[in-house]
Amino acid sequence: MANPSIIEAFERAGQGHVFAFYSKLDAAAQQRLLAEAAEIDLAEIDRLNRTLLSKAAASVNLDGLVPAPYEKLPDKGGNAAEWAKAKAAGEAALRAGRVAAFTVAGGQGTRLGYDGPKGTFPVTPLKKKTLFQVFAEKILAAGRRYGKPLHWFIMTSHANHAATETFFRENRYFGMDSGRVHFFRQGRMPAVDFNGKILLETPGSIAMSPDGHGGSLRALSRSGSLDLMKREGIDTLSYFQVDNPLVRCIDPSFVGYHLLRKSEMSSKMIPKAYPEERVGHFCVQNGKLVVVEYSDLPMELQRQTDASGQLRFLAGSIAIHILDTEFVRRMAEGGEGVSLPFHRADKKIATIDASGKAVKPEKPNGVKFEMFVFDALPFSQHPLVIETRREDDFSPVKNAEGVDSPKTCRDDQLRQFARWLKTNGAVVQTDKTGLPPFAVEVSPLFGYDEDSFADSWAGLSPKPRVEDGLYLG
Ligand code: UD2
Repeated sequence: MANPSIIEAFERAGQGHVFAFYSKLDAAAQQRLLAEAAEIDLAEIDRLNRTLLSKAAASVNLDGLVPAPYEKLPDKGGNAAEWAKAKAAGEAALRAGRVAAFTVAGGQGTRLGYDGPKGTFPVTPLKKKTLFQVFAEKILAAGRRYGKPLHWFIMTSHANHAATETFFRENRYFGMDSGRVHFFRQGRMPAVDFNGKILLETPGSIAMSPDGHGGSLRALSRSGSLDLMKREGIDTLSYFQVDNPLVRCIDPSFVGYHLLRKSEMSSKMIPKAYPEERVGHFCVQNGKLVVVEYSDLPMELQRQTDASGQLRFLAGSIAIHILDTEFVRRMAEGGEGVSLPFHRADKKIATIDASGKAVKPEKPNGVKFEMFVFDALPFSQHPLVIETRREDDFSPVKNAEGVDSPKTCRDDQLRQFARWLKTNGAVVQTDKTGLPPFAVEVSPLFGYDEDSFADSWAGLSPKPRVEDGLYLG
């Protein structure tokens, strides 16, 4: 049975072509198309078409942009006593069960060319553990360390939700209590052509894609996750991306800084390695903390240096945040002037022509709309940026080869394991970059950061010889 009100609403909005083939579809396909159409907020699309499709809106406002301040690490000029206080406060929050882990895993992972949810990609040097297993073991180990098992929220997409859930079930949640691992789907947005017309992917389906990691704020609310957190006494979310196995999923100093400063959203920065590095930039504009994406900050500013020769826009965003759950709720509810902006990305979008025949474009033929989570920073009270060491927190797998690839990530894990071993008195042969000539692996269940590793290592007797194939599990 047709739903005339949806079809009429699309016609009124100038999007009636979405139903051009409707009468030729069977009843089930008609229902599927109507259900997809019902996901779309036509007023939102109209607003985006008017604001983002015009040329003027495509450029980013850089007025008054200055580099953002951040809390330096103690050995880089920061205040050691403050860091110690923050760590103690974070540990107390962890012991009180106030913290949960949150992974955004809804991306399409097209650059890596891997078919399947990105979290199922194997990354560790010896055991070939997947990204999801590495995170699960870190979260499990942190829960043991602080005497409070942690909850883990994972945002998936329509495309990878079922496969993600199945993967966890088949792997028995990697030792975590299944009742503490929560999956929810992010929202979707339709793609439009350059005239703002919603694109069909087939005669019976709309070209829909994930609404960006910023969609996580709405999805956390819509899925009931925020209510669950409230019932469990969780008010602090440790946010990280699915592509970065080095991340300290649970970092007491970061949690503590966030809480002591009464911040609603906090972020980690690393000094950019080189001007062209593809990370966002922490900046201040009109008194607000903002992140300007690498694609939006002119190269001339990215290359600018200060009097000491250091990059002026040094603070790189590596997409590690802490969010206050009530802040997430406020952002999700929206209201006057409180909502994440959408960004436009021009893409090649598989679609159909007027006769319903498939079209595979060779150049961008339309626009996808995405929200970015860091755009919540200017809405937050007392936002805070702290410094971290790249080698402790960041080595993403993004590309099949070259920078940020499985190879660079494997090497960075090996350097980390070798560093922890050396710091604790083991003899490890390495090259100038700290890379050992063989493969060893430390399970997160043995050590997931410097402290937990040092404790486990101290308890080992006799100490194993560090040689090819050593696995500390
Ligand atoms: C992101 C940041 C960049 C830097 C870098 C660090 C943006 C726009 N840029 O770049 O500043 O911090 O990461 O690695 O964020 N995701 C979803 N749903 C979506 C889209 C993405 O869950 O609809 C997830 C995705 O699964 C991944 C993460 O968000 O975990 C990053 O996505 P990306 O690969 O698009 O971001 P990237 O590398 O361009």
